[in-house]
Amino acid sequence: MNRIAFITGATSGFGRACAHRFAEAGWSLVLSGRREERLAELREALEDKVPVHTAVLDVRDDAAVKAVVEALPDAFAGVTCLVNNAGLALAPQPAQQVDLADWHTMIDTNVRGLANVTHALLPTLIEQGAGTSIINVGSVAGDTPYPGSHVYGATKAFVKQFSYNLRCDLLGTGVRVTDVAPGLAETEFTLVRTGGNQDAHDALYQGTTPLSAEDIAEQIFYVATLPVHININRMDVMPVRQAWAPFAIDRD
Ligand code: NDP
Ligand code: 8X3
Repeated sequence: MNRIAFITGATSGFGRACAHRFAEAGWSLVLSGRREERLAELREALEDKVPVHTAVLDVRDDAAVKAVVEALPDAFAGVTCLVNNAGLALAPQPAQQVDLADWHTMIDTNVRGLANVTHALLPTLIEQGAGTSIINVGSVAGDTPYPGSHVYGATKAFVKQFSYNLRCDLLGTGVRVTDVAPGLAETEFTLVRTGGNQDAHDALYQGTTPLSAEDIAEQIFYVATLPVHININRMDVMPVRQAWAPFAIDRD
């Protein structure tokens, strides 16, 4: 079987680490994201090792997603693993204080964007058959509520349920679906979430041991390379130094 991974959000964090991890194992790569210069850097870093195709892509744009998939060069057209990683959190303040536009951006990216890419690649993945994988990057926020998670956590709950529901429809096709749900991981995620607040980024990861982008890329690679008869439905991964908090109670 060809081994071709289509990775969204490859310009940073988990996506970029996945590009390196899959390249290390000799996979051909389709790398996408909005930042063209970062895609060019990645291509330059990896194309000596493996075939690399890059595409500037905003996953929110369903026509652009379809066009990128339809225009894949022959050597990259038979995608065998989709890593639906592009996503973001915004507006960590309480729900009642945030802009509606930020909610829309999270829904458009994490829900609509993930659906756009999945829909565009499903026929290809089904054609490739047994051993192909859709790996959706969810979050522990998809099933653990916490203050300031509002729409973000809800989009990740969508990722979980969509992954499970896809499994039902794809039964018999050989296509696997996994929701990889990380906890605290140090990437550009918090900078994006806080509108570029470096102090907030530093404070969140200070004095603890978060997951790294490479830790999650290793798990995603593991899921993608399991024997073809195995499907991990959901992988919930936290740092040892993170756990759940007690219920909060409002008192007089
Ligand atoms: P980063 O901010 O480092 O990376 C996010 C990636 O998503 C970037 O490559 C960015 O690329 C891409 N992206 C964002 N919006 C779009 C868009 N509209 N179209 C295409 N690409 C887009 O964060 P992470 O690596 O941490 O995040 C990756 C995924 O992991 C996200 O889905 C996030 O929700 C999830 N996650 C993160 C956790 C964490 O603690 N870090 C924990 C659990 C889940 P570009 O800006 O170039 O488009
Ligand atoms: C990101 C992890 O804990 O900030 O999805 O929600 S968390």
